[in-house]
Amino acid sequence: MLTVYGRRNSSNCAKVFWLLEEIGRPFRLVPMGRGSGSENQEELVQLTPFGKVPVVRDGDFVTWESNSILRFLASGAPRGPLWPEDAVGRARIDRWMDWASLSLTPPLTRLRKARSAGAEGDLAPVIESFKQLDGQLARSAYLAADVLTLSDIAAAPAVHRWGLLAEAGENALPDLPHLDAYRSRLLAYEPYRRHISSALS
Ligand SMILES: N[C@@H](CCC(=O)N[C@@H](CS)C(=O)NCC(=O)O)C(=O)O
Repeated sequence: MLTVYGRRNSSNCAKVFWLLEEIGRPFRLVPMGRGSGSENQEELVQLTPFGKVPVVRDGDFVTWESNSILRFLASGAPRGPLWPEDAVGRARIDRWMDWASLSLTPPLTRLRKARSAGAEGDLAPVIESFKQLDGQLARSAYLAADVLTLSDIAAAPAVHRWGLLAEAGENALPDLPHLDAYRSRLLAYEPYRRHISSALS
């Protein structure tokens, strides 16, 4: 059986948990990572060069990097819109997965870290990247298409955390109606609620 090393309150692990539920793949969770109850970082470093979660083991194969794990697991599942067979279909999704990791999430992560250290943090680049997201969501109901794909799962923790900012009454957030509608659409997915919105602060 597939083994996932990680923790439920990690954004990068949460994406993997959502996908596994979406494709109906059973797995065993080995608690690992900060605050998971298992502080055995040495065991983690034997599995991955960077000592970060998530890590998965499928038979003899061990791999890491959450988006790469998403692609690996989806490639082993029956074909569907989530991760289609053809190169063009995959590239349409993959570019948004990269964008979510490289452009959408980092300004938000920097803001969250600054605030947890008591600083104000820089909200402007967060707003900039979420405006770009809103622009894309004016074109399609989900990030890469009119159906749920791997890119929505990859972006979900950041989308949820934008919602937390908005709900906390953050000043100066622009009105992003397409993003609001998208968040409501995601909230209709039980696996999103279970693994993302209820699990991540
Ligand atoms: N780029 C990596 C980042 C992995 C990462 O930073 N994981 C965090 C949790 S979200 C972590 O391992 N933090 C330290 C810990 O939990 O011990 C990925 O997407 O998998």
